[in-house]
Amino acid sequence: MRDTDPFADTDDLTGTRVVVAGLGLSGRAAVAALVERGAVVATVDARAADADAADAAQFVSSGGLGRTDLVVASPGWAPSNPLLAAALERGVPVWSEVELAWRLRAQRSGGAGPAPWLAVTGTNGKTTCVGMLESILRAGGENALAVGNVGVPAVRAVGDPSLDVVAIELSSFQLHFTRTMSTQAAAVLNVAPDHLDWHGSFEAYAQDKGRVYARTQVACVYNAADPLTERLVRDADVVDGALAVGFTLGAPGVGQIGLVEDVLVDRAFARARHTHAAELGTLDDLAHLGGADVDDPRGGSVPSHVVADALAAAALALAHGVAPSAVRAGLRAFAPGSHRIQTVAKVAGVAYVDDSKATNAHAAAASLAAYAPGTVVWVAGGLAKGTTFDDLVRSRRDRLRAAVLIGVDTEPLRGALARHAPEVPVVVIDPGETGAVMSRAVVAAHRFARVGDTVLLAPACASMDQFTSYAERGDAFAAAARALEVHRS
Ligand code: UMA
Repeated sequence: MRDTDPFADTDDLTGTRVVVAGLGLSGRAAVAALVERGAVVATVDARAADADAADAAQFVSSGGLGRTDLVVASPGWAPSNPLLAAALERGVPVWSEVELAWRLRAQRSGGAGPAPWLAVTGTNGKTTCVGMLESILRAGGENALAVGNVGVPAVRAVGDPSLDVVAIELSSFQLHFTRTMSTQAAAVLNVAPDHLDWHGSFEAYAQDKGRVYARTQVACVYNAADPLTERLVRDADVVDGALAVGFTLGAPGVGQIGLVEDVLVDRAFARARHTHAAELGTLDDLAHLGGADVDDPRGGSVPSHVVADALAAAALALAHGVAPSAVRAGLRAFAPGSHRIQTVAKVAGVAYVDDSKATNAHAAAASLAAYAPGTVVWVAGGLAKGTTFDDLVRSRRDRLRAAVLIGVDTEPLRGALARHAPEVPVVVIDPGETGAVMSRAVVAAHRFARVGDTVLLAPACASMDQFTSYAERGDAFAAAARALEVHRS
């Protein structure tokens, strides 16, 4: 290892020896940024053919870590991985790609320093929230970019000196190895059990979410309906003077942003907040997010979690200093991504809705809640990630007409349905049918559905056991539903 601090000058990393763990999106972006600055990089990836090594344990045992100054870990690498565990034991710093990005931020012109960061984490809603935030910032005249877990590696974006502000979505994985980030404002939208296999426990997962608040400069945004998020703010060591700002679906108190009837209002940043609530927009500004089309069986109302995401995005943007009028304009302009409560087909009076992005129990519960009792044929299952589904099934069984289970391990969901919803018919698709799993699931679901019902793909699980991503899973669902349409016409 080098004798002097190898990171004192991150513009010049000549000779610094770095191991990049993982050659996916973040790893490849990290390699490019490091090599550009003169670092000597070795890569380890179990699957990528162009990695220098494939087996992490063997890499360590053959001395691969010997003269390493730094390890940059991809989000998918759990701390228990032999390479990361060995590095930590030997005192070699392990950074997330986000920590690397924070250290490599470009200076803006005119001596303005690096662009500030506004960060969003939470179990659910963070991609929607960060997209809304980007849209509001742009409506406020800022050159803003949404990066991070949303799909653009932070380290790739931060080299752009023309950016005014960075809107960053952070997963718990990315936060785990992030140590010096100091955002202008940060939000934890909600915390529900997820990724327990990676973190080891719910408390460890929540602690990693809470890291987003450390060193926050202007505002820590929390969910007034989720006391854990407020506790994480209280526990955080922030910059003196940083505010705690709550968002609520009810009427906000001073220091909060919320809803008065159908009006989104600010009582946290407005000068007259002690006596007045300042209007930011209305639910009409979110009407285009209420469902995919005018035939939406839920009547086109805006789901409450979408309103919550909008309030959090507004709080972050106001903390950055955009004009309140930008909130309305930005929310109106925001277009959601695919696979989030998207109606993909209508067949014989039955709507097929793709919410493949619902990759955990909390998201699936929010999705199911949007429908009338007894009207949903639920397509669910996949990688359970150590979570259980008892609460989900107990709280949403009234919505179900039937359930169709996919995935390699159907037992956790099947067991929860048997315990809490024994009256709901369940079909299990043979896991051996990988290629045709979704078309079989859709055909099975269609047999149960009646006119006015919804066949809802809200899996409550990750997709990687049978698909490459939640997007591929959603596309397969849409294709199968449309094939049904063609077949019947
Ligand atoms: N790998 C190993 N050994 C391991 C684990 C992974 O060799 O033990 C290798 C894989 O072969 C692969 C690479 O490491 O080549 C994978 O890296 P990765 O899984 O960390 O994924 P990236 O391609 O770098 O993408 C990551 C995020 N992925 C995860 O967190 C799993 C992307 O979020 C993110 O968009 C991207 O960085 C850019 O920031 C995806 C995601 O699923 C959407 N996120 C989770 C979620 O939203 O629930 C957290």
